[in-house]
Amino acid sequence: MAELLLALDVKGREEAARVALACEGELDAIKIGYPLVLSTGLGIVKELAKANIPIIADFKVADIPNTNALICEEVFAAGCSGIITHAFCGSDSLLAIVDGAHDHGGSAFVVCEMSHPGALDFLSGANAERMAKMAKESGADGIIAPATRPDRTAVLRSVIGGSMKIYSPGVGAQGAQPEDVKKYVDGIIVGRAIYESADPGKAAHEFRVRAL
Ligand code: O7E
Repeated sequence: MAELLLALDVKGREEAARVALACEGELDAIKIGYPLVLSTGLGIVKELAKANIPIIADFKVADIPNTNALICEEVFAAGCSGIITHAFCGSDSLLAIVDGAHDHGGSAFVVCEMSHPGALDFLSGANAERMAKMAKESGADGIIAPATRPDRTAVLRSVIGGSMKIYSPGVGAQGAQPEDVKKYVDGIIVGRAIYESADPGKAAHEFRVRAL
């Protein structure tokens, strides 16, 4: 049984509010990232969080420890409950995010293997397994692993064990189905297949049921 996370990659307050309202009651969390935050500002977090739903900041942070810590301060002051970081900057940069999240009562999720074809250039295979191991050692709350490659997500699950979460993007527009990965993961991340749907609430409901 996997949760449903909406990747709210729309632009502007009105569109974000329209989709979030339509999906009310169907989601376990909303993931926001650059498209929405660059078009509205971080104030959008407080508006979305009014619906009493966790907001996860997907900034795929990749910087030196000090900058990462400063990013955490802003993300959690804005009202987010989680942050997503890259791991390839190394263990000190990763720890700054994990500590920054935990110091603010939030969670940290680590990208290990990405879902798109180009991930196979760097963000997959042995590199992904090393990053998953590092994520576990850092005390992170979970990792990101691809629904588009369920066999790889299964491998990464075996690296981190059962105590950390896996959230998995790639369902819907990128071709994966909830049934492909739900047994390996704690949540599926769905964007376009919900927010571009003529009826986002109905689409979210269907994904939620299929992820159970
Ligand atoms: O393809 P969509 O429209 O369903 O959107 C997928 C979302 O997941 C989108 O926000 C994209 O940035 C994100 N994502 C991937 O698609 N693949 C990855 O490997 C990683 C992410 C991601 O969200 O990373 C952090 C969770």
